[in-house]
Amino acid sequence: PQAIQLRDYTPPAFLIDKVDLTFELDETQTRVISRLVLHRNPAHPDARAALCLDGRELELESVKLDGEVLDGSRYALDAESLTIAAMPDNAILEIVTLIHPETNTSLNGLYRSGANFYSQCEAEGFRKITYYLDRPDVMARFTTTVVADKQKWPVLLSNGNKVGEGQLDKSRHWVKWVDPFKKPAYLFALVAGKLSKLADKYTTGSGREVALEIFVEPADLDKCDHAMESVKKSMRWDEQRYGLEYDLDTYMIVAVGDFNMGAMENKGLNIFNTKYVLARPDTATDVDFDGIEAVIAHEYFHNWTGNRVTCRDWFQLSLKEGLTVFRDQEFSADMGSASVQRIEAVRTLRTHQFAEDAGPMAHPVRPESYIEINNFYTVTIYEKGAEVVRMYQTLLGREGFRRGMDLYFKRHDGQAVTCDDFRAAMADANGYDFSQFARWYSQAGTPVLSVRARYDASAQTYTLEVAQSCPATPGQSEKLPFHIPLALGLVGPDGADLPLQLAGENEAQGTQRVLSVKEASQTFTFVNVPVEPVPSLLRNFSAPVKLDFPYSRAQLVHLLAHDSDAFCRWEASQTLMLEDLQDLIDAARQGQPLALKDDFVAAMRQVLANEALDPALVALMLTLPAETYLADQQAEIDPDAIRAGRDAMRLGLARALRSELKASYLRLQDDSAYRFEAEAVARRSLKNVCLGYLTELDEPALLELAEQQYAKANNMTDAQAALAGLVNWAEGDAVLDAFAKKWAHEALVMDKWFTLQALSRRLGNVQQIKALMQHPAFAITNPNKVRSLIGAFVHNNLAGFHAADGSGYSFIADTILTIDKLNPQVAARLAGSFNRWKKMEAGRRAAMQAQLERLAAQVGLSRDVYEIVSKNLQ
Ligand code: B3K
Ligand code: ZN
Repeated sequence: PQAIQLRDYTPPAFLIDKVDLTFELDETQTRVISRLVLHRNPAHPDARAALCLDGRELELESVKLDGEVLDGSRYALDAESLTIAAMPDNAILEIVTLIHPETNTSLNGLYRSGANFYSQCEAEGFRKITYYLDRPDVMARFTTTVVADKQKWPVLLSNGNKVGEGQLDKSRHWVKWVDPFKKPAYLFALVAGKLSKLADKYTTGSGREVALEIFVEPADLDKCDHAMESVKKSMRWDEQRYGLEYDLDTYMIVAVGDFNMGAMENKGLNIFNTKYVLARPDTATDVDFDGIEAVIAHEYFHNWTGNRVTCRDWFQLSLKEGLTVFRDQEFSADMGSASVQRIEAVRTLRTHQFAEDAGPMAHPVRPESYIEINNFYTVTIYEKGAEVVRMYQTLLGREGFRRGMDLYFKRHDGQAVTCDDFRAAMADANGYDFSQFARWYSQAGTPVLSVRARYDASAQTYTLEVAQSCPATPGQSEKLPFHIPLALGLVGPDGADLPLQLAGENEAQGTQRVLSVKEASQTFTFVNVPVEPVPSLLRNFSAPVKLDFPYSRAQLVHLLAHDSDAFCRWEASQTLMLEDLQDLIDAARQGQPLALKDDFVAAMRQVLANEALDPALVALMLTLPAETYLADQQAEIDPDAIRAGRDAMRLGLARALRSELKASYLRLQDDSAYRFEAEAVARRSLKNVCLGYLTELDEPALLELAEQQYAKANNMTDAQAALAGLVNWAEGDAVLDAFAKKWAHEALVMDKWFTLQALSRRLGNVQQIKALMQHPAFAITNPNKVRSLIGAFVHNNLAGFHAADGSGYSFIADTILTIDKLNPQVAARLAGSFNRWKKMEAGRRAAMQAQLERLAAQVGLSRDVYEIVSKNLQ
């Protein structure tokens, strides 16, 4: 397979003004009739270029050019395209193709799930529906007519507004949809089937009424209320924060259980994984409720950032994804606790994106090449991309950022544009120089920001020496300095922030500043500093960098107790924790005793005792970093030592804080009906963190607490947390069985059951995973099942997957090969489990390499898996 390069971008030879589609759906084949009105694109360098339409796995029935049937000599056909060399400048092309959604297991293009039809076209699925210019810079007006048997497929949906429907013959009916907005083909959608509908309405700020409709399988209609509330909140928020209103008469969401990712922002007809729609207190956890609110918001926000203004090419993917993640993060911050939301975003970034940036798949926020674009829907494009957008706001302030957004929409509504266009709008609206800032888009890798401080008591100055560097990444050995916003404060001995006055300024300007770090090394001197402060650096995580500052333990304890910035408080606790975890891991490796340090235990005791703190923040402070994150801090990864060190810390804290944990657990009990509200969520999260620690102790009375909680729970958050504590003990077996009996018919709940076992210390091993793959609720064709069992195991159970005998590696290679035949996108995600192989200790490294080489030698590997495997071996 060939790599596609950003530098090869050329505008399309033709543009499509109008598309008329007719679908004749049936069980054994679907006929697609497409009528394209197109014209030559003056921006293309060759005024006589051929028309080359993308198409894959299509059966061509006929092609008509301006009413005349073309015989085979007038066009060329291969596995990926249909080319017509002699084309007039303006033309009407009518193409009829047959497709087979019923056998399409890739869930890309049009496919069947149960008896219903669904589509997924981003990034390049439309070419599996009909021949087309399947690239985002070709934006056209779509009309779609769907014809199908009325009994079997009573609901027929597509983008835009419904303009007609009727009966065709005795059995078949039709529905016609018109989307008045130009759009790229990746936003096309079609759904047909037996679906139930939850309907509501929303009145926009300017007084237009929008029908809101959520379509689900009939049995799930009682799980849509939270999603509907989330839609309305999102619509209101986007009006208030950005002045952006919805633009069609109807906003539809469809939930489907077979789906490759979270959701898809098709114009007017979002298609969602059921995981991000369905929730009832007894079936979904707080994390699920939160995820639904965020993903609903995300897809809704795409209507402006993605659909009205889209990407010129797929290298610009972060233009819409980074920006839309930033918008959904800001929305979630406003809906709940902003600091908790921020800390969670940073955890995700560090655990997953920093790892990606340090591995074989490292790529810039705007990649320069790809083999398979579906492999680039990554944490770098999404989460790091969101951090890049956040940095504009940190540098410009919220109002300046809004001015930039307004200009962006004013300039580019209805266009397909680039990350540079976004940056230019931010710069021009504010008269701000973002030229150096462009390196955030072009350079991969996580920068390291090293800060050293000097206090001069006699001069009353406090000097920060700031240096930045960035490690080499594949294809990029040298990096130039980034423009880094460094938000900071100086915390005095009494815990209060000191006023900040930089040398050269006449007076102090507030107690928190954002410094622009632009050089490889730079010095900042604060004057009139009466006492030596503790620096509170990178407040609210103002840039996606690794901070290196030689804090003493006493300084960390001071920040942990006093910092006015919640993120930095949490960060201080994490830094302390990481230091001690590292010592424990080293001790485990050397076979030495594993003991916790007293000052750390004392600090954690204080955190737990501090009832003035938001319980959600306390819960986060008591939560250990993931095993995989710890692995990424090692020069060479020894999974058993990491497991032993991490477990020792959990057990040590549980022993030392047994009575405080139990008291907090009891204090946080709540028998009232489940509410998804920040305060109740926060209490549950701390209560369940406490329970998690208590169940580390092998004491029947404490395990009984968990059993009681499971038995009494009126919500899935508490039930799942209780079970998570129990699965590490034999006592868990009976509860697991009861859970499976109770929830056998709720696919999403069974996903939790699989994940709990995949992550369990006791059950998370290859033998058990293989056995669970035979369970009747498991299905290798269903991405949610694969992710919740196999994905959880290989990505999140470090010691289980990396068993010393190499069994995890041959198991996952076998599984990748099986799944690759069915669904390459899902297989490629699993192949990412090899990304750390070069950092493993020698024995595991060799075993992983052998499996990678075995995969690389397979004939007929998908592009998706090939790209991950070959980049790992480079
Ligand atoms: N834009 C889609 C993701 C499409 C993934 C294609 N492999 C969902 C989202 O980011 O909102
Ligand atoms: Zn998105």
